[in-house]
Amino acid sequence: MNGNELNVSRRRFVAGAAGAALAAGLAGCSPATNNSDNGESLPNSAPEKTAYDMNEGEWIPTTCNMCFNNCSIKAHVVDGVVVELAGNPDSSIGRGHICGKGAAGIMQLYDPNRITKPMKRTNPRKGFDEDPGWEEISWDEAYELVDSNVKAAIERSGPHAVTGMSMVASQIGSLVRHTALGVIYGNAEGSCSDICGTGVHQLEYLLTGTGNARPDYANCNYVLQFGTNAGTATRHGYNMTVETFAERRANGLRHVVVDPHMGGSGEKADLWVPIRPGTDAALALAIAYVLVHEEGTIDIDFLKNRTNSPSLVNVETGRILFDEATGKSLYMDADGTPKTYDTCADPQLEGEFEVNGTPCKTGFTLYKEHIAKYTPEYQEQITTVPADTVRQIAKELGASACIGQTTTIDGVELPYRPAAVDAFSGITRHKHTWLTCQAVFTLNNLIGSTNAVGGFCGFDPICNGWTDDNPNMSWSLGIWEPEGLIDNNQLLLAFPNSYYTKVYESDYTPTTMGMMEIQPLSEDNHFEHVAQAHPDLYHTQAAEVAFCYACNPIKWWGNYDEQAEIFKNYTYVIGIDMYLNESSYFYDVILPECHYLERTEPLPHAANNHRVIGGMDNPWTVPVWQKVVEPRDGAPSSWELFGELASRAGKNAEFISTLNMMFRVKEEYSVPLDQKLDVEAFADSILKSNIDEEHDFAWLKEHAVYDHPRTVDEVYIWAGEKPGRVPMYFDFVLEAKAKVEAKAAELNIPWETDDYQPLPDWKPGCGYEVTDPDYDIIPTYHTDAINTDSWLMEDPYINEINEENPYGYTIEINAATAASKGLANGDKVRLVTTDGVAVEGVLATSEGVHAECIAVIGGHWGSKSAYMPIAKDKGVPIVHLIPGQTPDRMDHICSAFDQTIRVKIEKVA
Ligand SMILES: Nc1nc2c(c(=O)[nH]1)N[C@H]1C(S)=C(S)[C@@H](COP(=O)(O)OP(=O)(O)OC[C@H]3O[C@@H](n4cnc5c(=O)[nH]c(N)nc54)[C@H](O)[C@@H]3O)O[C@H]1N2
Ligand SMILES: Nc1nc2c(c(=O)[nH]1)N[C@H]1C(S)=C(S)[C@@H](COP(=O)(O)OP(=O)(O)OC[C@H]3O[C@@H](n4cnc5c(=O)[nH]c(N)nc54)[C@H](O)[C@@H]3O)O[C@H]1N2
Ligand code: SF4
Ligand SMILES: [Mo]
Repeated sequence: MNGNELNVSRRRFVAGAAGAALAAGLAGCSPATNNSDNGESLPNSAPEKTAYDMNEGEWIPTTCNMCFNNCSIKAHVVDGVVVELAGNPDSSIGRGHICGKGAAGIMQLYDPNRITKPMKRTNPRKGFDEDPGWEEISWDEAYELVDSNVKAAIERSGPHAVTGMSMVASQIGSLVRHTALGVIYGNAEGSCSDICGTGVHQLEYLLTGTGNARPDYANCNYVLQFGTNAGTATRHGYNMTVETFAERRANGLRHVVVDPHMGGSGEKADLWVPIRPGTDAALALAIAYVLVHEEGTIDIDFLKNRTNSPSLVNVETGRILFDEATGKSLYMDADGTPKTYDTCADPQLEGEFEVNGTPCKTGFTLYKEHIAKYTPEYQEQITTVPADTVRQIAKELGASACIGQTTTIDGVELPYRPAAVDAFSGITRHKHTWLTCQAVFTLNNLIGSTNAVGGFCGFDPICNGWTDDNPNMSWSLGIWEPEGLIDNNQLLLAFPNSYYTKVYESDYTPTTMGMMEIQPLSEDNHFEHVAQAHPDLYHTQAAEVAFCYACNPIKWWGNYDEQAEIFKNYTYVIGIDMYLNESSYFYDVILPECHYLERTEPLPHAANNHRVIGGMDNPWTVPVWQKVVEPRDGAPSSWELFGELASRAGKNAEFISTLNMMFRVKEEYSVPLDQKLDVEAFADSILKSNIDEEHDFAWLKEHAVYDHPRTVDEVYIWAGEKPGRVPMYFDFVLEAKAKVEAKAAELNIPWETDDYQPLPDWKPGCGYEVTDPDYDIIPTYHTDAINTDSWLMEDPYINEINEENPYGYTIEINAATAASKGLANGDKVRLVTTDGVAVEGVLATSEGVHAECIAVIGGHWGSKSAYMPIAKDKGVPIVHLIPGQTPDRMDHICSAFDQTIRVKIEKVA
């Protein structure tokens, strides 16, 4: 197969590949523009005739997978051909909307460049410039190659010999991949790419009880966002947030966006605040300074009764005092006696005391003293945000919070704090991310909006079950007794997940390259990258075989050549994808997965509706994901593929019983353990176990969606005066620090522990060491509403939109910055690091970028794969500029990766 032969444009594809009915259907929903192929111009408004009868065929409900939001959609199928995709109004997941990406899914289904047959490489040399010489093989041979190579590596070198990779492109498939490799082969290693949520998820767990949180959009009046286009263009629950957000904006919600680039959020905001990358902690702490020291707009009741701020802290050690008899933390009561948090009637929020001869201050007094240096003027030098802007934001935030007010929902009186501070991936792709997240998210504690109506709430902290009388699918929050803090539930499957237990009770000895044990506050095994590159550093065993499912690992974080070297060193690499992306240039065998419209998946949103943003207005929703058309060339889904591998290895029972446990399948509904997994029958087991016998898979296929209303106690965790606090003084981090240091010393491995501190700070991250004034530009990247990660621009519809967008495949630069450098719109430029690594692109000037930055979409585009001819060489892969394999760029608490680098910008003649 020669990639270049498959260069297909939207028009040629429509005309050539798909028959008249389909062609007309596609043309009918395409934007009318100049046809770049032959200059032919189409009228802008004339509706094109559809060659199929709109009343013919059927609308089949299913799930979109053009991004990880997995909205509920319907596919219009006429004579076995999908002619149109639309949102499903019956489902809360998308609420009848389909976005541009989703609508373009039809082009991916019929894309002749999508792979549908397994292939093996015939050219043993690997590299971006080497044609792998793909040769089609039978499915039998493909499975045999996977099985024998994984098995042989593990028999030869143990469970660490194979590393599994997968990520967001197929989220539940990734879970199944991970489970299958573990259960079938005993594999113990894996890595993931999602540098998006590092630190954010943990703070959300600690503050809201679940790993994803959001402003309570429906009730919020003020949203302050740091580094995210949530609610407007990207992130979780896109099609449900945009609608509510837009309605609230029309009704007075004020929206402030802190971001070096004016993207999907910034352009719609009331106030866009351009910030120097990697400095958000300084800004957040200055907002805290104004709230605490200048305005005094803080929620004292909340801080006293719902946070651990009153904890008595030994000023010498920085550690909280615990009662010896009960092991519970001590607060100072109004009567001047220290009492355990749960017996203290009126805790003193501030003060300096002596307890049994030990000088103490409260956690809040220490916080107040700690932030005293973060004046708006001090932060201005760090962030470039004017001091006046900081005061304005802080005043607005404090005033919008309605401190002291309550409201009643379903008869329950609740605190009403309609203001929320939200953040996502923009603040996580830096060193010291943990501290930044702490600084940013605890602003919600200051104004009492954590878990309040209109405030900052978890997606799905508590579930009483998916029916009124079947509690099988239910979870609740625990309490970490020593401090009375809420304990939480894990992402996706909602089993209990306590960071405090990990900190206090776990063994810190690392067992994998990800070294999660020595990072008890981490969610992500990102150290795998460093350890694979430098196995001697941490005395870990490098993997020999890589198993890459639905991901593009060559492009994950940093320099592609470094990552390519790692891939060349694996003895065997297995890929499962829909495309031959650039990582496939290092694969030995590739197994295609069928398209999402060609497959059935049992529970697309897992247990705790990970991508459903929660709230009273979004019920518990179980949507259908069913096959709409037959898979081209019979390619399997990941469930079928892993089921087949399990079956061939004689591990059906182990595989199925593990899945049963994960999806809470009751014994009576289990599929047979001695047969290959039947995916539809397994869907039946899940539904019957967690809903009831009536709502089986046949019912769901017909009705598209099952839902059950959320109750007020599931949404607002403290409804009914339930106990529980959230941290403000992070004492447990000091507990972790001591244990991490002891373990690192014992194992003689280098480990950074400076950031393990109970109160947040801003610290300079990577790139700040560069002082050469020629290297004065910081590249940034963002996502937009029409692209998903690194692969959607292969879709002809999406490519067409990107080409029409002046900022689609270009380098966006501040017009004044460009002018000061003698550069202009349309100039071809080179971005060069101090190490001489360079990428090139064309400038597009705007007023929407911080003067010290440039901005691109994606940042990992510019595909090198000839097998993705539409995407090839388009866009600017700025992350190639970043050294990706050294520990100095890692946040050692939460495994974030710093992507800040300073570059020189040069005109290319
Ligand atoms: N349409 C679409 N939706 C998606 C995705 C997609 O690719 N396309 N991807 C999905 C995935 S995997 C994820 S992780 C989420 C991502 O969801 P978001 O995090 O909301 O998406 P981004 O657009 O990457 O937002 C990050 C923003 O941070 C800004 N930024 C960069 N550096 C800094 C900084 O130092 N400080 C501040 N304050 N801002 C900074 C960038 O300019 C960018 O606007 O979206 C998910 N949803
Ligand atoms: N420069 C830069 N780097 C980033 C990011 C960024 O925005 N910019 N984002 C970071 C983040 S937050 C994330 S989550 C990661 C994402 O990184 P990855 O998870 O690697 O995501 P993609 O790069 O989109 O690659 C997805 C691959 O999955 C394939 N695929 C799509 N659907 C399916 C399917 O149904 N089945 C199978 N088998 N394959 C499928 C696509 O063809 C594509 O090859 O990247 C991280 N790195
Ligand atoms: S937001 Fe994502 S899942 Fe929803 S329609 Fe768009 S591409 Fe599909
Ligand atoms: Mo992500």
